[in-house]
Amino acid sequence: MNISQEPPRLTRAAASSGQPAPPVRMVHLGLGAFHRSHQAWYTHHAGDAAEWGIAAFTGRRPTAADILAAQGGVFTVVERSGAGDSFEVIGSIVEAVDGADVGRLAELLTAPATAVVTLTITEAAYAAKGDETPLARLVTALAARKDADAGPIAVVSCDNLAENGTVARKAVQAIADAADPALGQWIRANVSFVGTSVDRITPRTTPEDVLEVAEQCGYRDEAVVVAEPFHNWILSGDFPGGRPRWEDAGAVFVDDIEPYENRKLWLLNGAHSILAYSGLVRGHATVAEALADDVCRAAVEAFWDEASRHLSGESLDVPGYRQALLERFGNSRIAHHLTQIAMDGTTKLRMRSVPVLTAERTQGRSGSGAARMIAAWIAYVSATEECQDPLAFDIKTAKTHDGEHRTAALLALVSPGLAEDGALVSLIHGQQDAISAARTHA
Ligand code: CS2
Repeated sequence: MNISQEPPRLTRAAASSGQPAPPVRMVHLGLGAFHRSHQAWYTHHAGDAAEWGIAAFTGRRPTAADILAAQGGVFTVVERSGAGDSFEVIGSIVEAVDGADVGRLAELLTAPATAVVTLTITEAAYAAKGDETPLARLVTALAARKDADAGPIAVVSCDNLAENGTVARKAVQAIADAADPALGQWIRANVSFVGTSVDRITPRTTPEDVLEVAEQCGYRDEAVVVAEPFHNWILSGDFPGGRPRWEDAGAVFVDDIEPYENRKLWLLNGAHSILAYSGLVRGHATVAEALADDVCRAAVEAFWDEASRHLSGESLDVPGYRQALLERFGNSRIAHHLTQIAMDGTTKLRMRSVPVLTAERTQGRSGSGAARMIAAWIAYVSATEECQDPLAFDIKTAKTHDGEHRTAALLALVSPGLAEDGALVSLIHGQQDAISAARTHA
């Protein structure tokens, strides 16, 4: 191979044609592909982008920080539609840091100019205990901000959790109150917790994507991220220290976020979980493949019918939203792997199935559509040796039971209350058999 033909590495200098990098005014915890395709993309597209740089910290591994730092924080978003790909270099991330570097995090939070902290730390991390969790690190840095008297700040949860702003506030508050009541008091008075609904399908980047960018753009970018054209961000809450003009990029600010959160968590994420578990059990690999299977598709539609009963308000346009989802999921140029969605099932099902299931049963209906999501998860964990889940150990233990006892034990990991409903356990048990049996005959 002729070395001279290797394209040069993407750098900020090459990408920005002499424009200075924006100053850090935002900090992000959880530097992954979704942060890059969503919050970093929105910040890049804000009218005042030149004033808002992001310092992004990784979660468990520092790799993403090393790779991004080597190219000055810039990276390419490949927008992948059914018709083709388009490429754009995003410049909002100006610093990429190993999440373990709490010293740097604290230093950034002691700067009065730092006004916003965004989070994509995964659903499961809000309940995680210990000194090295992302929220424990954040509390350490907020203590430094208090001591520096650096003023109020907004914390913006961008994880797929119901009432994510409230969940973040309670978790942060509990850690702070336990560490130092004066810090807890300061957080109550100075930290605004903003709730959001975030949406952009972002499959894992492949080596082929990196090669495609090299060919099409003429540079080597090790931090390429692929995303669908669709993007959505709904936010509710105060930004006492200011924020980027995300509305210029389409973000919407509302007073009551709950209906929007539920629409996204149930219709999109809920359908994803059904497709992931029933799809994997039935031998499919991607969302588009699973959706093309009538059994999986029917399960999605049945769940949507149930969930829709508990989504009100014309502005939600549920029929239009469902139609758009079918098109988004059907985009076969996006290889969104079901295994990526399948992880952390116990946490996700609590948000995606349980509220609809509970609402349906409270109103005297069976909730069989929502129940089938759980049945599909049980069929999946039963067929899988090791699954990634905060309750992986308990799943293994529950799987030592047989028959309906096993179903009840697994259901109890998602919802102890629902597991006491014998009729529901029987319903889910029968559904699970049906999903597995359908696979044999498919
Ligand atoms: C998915 C989400 O992995 C999952 O659980 O349901 O990551 C989904 O792709 C995003 O929320 C889309 O915005």
